[in-house]
Amino acid sequence: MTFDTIIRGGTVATASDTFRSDVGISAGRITTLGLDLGAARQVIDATDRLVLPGGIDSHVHISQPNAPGIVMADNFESGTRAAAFGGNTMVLPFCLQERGQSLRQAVRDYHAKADGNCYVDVSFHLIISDPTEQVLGQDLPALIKDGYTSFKVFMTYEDLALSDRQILEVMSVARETGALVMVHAENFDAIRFLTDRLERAGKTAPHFHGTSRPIPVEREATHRAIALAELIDVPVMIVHVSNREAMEEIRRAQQRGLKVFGETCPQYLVLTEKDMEGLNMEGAKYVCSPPPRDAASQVACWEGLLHGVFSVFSSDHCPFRYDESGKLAPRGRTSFRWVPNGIPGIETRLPILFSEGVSKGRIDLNRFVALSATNHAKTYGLYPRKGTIAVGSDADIAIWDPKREVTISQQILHHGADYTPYEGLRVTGWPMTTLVRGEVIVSDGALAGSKDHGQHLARDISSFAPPSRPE
Ligand code: DUC
Ligand code: ZN
Ligand code: ZN
Repeated sequence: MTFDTIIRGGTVATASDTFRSDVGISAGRITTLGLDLGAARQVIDATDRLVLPGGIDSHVHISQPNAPGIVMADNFESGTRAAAFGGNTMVLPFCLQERGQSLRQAVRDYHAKADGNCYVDVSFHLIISDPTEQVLGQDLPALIKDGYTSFKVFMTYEDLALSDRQILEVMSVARETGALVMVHAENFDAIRFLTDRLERAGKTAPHFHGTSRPIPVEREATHRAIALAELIDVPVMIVHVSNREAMEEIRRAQQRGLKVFGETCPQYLVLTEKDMEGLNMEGAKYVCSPPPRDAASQVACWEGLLHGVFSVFSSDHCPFRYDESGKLAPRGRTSFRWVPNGIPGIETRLPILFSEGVSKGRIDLNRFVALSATNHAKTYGLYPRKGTIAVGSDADIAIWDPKREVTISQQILHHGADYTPYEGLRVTGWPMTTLVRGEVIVSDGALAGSKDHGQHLARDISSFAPPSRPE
């Protein structure tokens, strides 16, 4: 038998095992694992390298509409290219329904932007901002059936926040259909109150963004989201958790047997509120929500990753340029209130987790794989097609040099933002080669793939969070 590709001489790791094996690939799938596999049209030498499931980043924002005059820094071409350079083979961007917009139209708009423009595979989560009768009764159930099996709701932001009643209504749709609900948990009224008070006191610099959404704001909303999900008996994913108190809410719910899942992100491991204190508007580069906290919160997030409270580690890539189109938009200069929330991180997520986690001995390689790929696939209905190295799975593979030392800087990255919040961070371990369904997209650090290779995938319902039996 002649393979299309053999990856030879590397160490393969999955979420459970680490072993020496070559990987035989044909027609985009892994067809054989073992040694002495024979001939192939292409052999990739992986001596001294790790052969890992390609990363799945299940929380990214690409080409998402924002306030007038503000443009997201990545479109699907640049965002998925940066993802591939960061060792990812699939991303799950959000498809935002704007208020007043038909949900189906939002999906059509996103496909128009994404289709034919992706280096890696993609699958959209929906964002429900306007749960009309049409959405709840028709469009959302139909889209879930079509494979858009997860959606996010916001408990804050002027144009996005749902009331508790609305959240219960969309959760009921998830209960009926098996979709997974993702929640942005921050208390909107508390943030508005604190923001107004800070502005009245003239405290408008970027670092007051952190003061305007302190830990209790996140903890309370996390508790409430879990309570609402418990009322409906539906699984829920609390996204971008930043601190111990919110993490403890999730842990308590898990210990009570509720299907509550948690996600954290690089910014909560390596940034703090101090980063928002830069001179002039420099702090705006780090403004995201929830905001980075303090060293104790970083320790808590590591504990959550180590003990499984957080099952997924995502970037929350939400890139804006540090110029008038983004972080320095004219209104943003008047108060932190108007600075767009979000930071780039699609390319640096995995090197940061690998270096700070595996290289520094905080987590083992198998947990790294679980947190970076396998659990994302299981959570969002892609497993076992995606997220592992196994016979029959898509040949979505990242080949890492675990000893390579890199200083993260804007110069070496491929995203559309003009800065990285991780400038100067030294990491050990870097993804060198990325294959998506057997095609080499990045080869030893150079672009080798094309932007029409990535496909949009319909997803099953979550295998981590199967729906409860109907009553
Ligand atoms: N929530 C996100 O998920 N991403 C960026 C900004 C936000 O508030
Ligand atoms: Zn959010
Ligand atoms: Zn996000």
